[in-house]
Amino acid sequence: MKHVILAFVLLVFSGAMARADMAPSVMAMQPQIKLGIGARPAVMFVHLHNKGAATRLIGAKSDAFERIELHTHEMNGGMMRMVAVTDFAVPANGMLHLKPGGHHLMMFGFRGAASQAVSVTLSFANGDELTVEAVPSARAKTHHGH
Ligand SMILES: [Cu+2]
Repeated sequence: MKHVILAFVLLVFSGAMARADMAPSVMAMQPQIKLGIGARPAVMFVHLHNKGAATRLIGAKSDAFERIELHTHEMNGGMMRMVAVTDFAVPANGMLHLKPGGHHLMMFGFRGAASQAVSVTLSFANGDELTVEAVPSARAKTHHGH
């Protein structure tokens, strides 16, 4: 009987290890979604903490938005402008900051309800997916370029 119990404990333990290996290595902190004024797109900021190998953020989707683009800011003739990019680098054991004036997610076609949490699923080049929840809030200031 002792052997049976030990085998069971080992099975449960190895199962837990396998699940831990499959968990995304990226953690999201302080997610914020700010809705645009009128028909303007919403914007999402979040700090991503990567505890694993370097990867890239390659996309985002949400049932609450028609489409989500990855945007960054660049100087163009002395003007700060937004440009869409295909991915953002996520450094190994480091952070990717999506923040005002820098990299961000631009979210078009909001179809959720204000003040109700929405889920946004981030996709990474290594196959990981990370779902982040945030309650959209009204935009405090205008966003350059829109
Ligand atoms: Cu933008």
